[in-house]
Amino acid sequence: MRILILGGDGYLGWPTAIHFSARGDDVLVIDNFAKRRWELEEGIEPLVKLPTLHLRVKRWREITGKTIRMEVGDLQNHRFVYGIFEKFQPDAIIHYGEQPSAPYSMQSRESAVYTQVNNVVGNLNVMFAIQRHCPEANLIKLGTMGEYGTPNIDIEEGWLTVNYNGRTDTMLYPKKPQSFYHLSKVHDSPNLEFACRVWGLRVTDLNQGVVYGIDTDETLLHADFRTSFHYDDVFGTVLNRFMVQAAKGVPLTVYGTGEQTRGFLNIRDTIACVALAADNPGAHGDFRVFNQFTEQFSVMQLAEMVATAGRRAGIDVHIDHVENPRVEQEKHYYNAKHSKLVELGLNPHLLTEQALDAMFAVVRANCYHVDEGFFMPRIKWANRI
Ligand code: USQ
Repeated sequence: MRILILGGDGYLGWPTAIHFSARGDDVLVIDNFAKRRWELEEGIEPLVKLPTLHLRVKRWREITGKTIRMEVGDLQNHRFVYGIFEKFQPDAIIHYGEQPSAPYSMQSRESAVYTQVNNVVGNLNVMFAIQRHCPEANLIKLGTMGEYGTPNIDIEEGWLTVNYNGRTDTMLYPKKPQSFYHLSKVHDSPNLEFACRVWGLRVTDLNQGVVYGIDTDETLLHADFRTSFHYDDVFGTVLNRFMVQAAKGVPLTVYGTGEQTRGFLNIRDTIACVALAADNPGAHGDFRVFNQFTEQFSVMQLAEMVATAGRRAGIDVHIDHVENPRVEQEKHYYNAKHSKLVELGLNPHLLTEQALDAMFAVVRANCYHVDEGFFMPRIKWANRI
């Protein structure tokens, strides 16, 4: 297949690109390196310094003999987007090309507006480019479980059947998101549903949970293929942060009581889910929504698992309850359906002791340049920005 990966320089985009290339697909990655600019703005770096995308693509060719094509450009520029879609004629588009951090979006008016304009406009340009240049293509769009928030009813996969005043209809599931970032993905979803309903596009919205992990089969092939792993308070996701904190022997930063429950998945399963969505496209006009996570944990459960893994490795890990910088429910009902990807054949990598120990060993071996100043949360939801 011709696979177009939007955001191919990122934490998930790069491992996805080398996975599809390794299995023989023709891969083109697009990136505008905005993530590297946001890192510079915030003064943060990933755990391990990343080679440029140019170098990674070159090394990939040298080592595997396979070519990944790359183009540099911004999804907000519709002429750039149209040109790519017209020329490459993708069979599938995997859209990771959005600002992915909730704290980043909550630090100022500028960052909130930027996040929503960047994400919503980029996604609209992708929809218009498909309609105009490759309406047969299968769009796989990364959404987030955070779109739903923590409602006091079961979370369905995208759609809810409602009985009201004696009548019944199936509607997009109501959303109550956690940040301006999560809201940007909420705005994308009805835009995409509209494009399916009115133009007959075919889209799969992957409402992904919190991703953890550092390695995939392909990133392990060479040191230059590792991905962008963050432990800071802006781009680091909770388990990745806890792992680095434990490796440094610093108390784990549980926000509030830690009873907040979320869906989680291993980065290897992100790649597997995206591949399943690419290999099994939906019908034209069909807006499919898959909840993409494999296990539910509370933050406190994760902290305890990491502390125990640290102790197995000989480090005495403590857990701190720091004041919650976010406005979020800590004690809440959470039961999110997630069977559609399993029905397509997903075989999850679960968070076993063995998986925790393997990840901890890699993090520990690479934590010499960690800046402990980025462990405590600095961006507060309730601040007047
Ligand atoms: N948390 C802590 N301590 C920390 C960091 C986080 O207790 O040091 C808590 C947060 O308060 C929150 C939970 O852990 O309740 C998850 O936070 P997170 O930073 O790991 O994840 P989040 O901000 O929700 O965003 C991440 C990704 C985002 C993706 C989302 C999936 O950055 O791109 O959309 O996970 S989900 O959370 O399911 O919406």
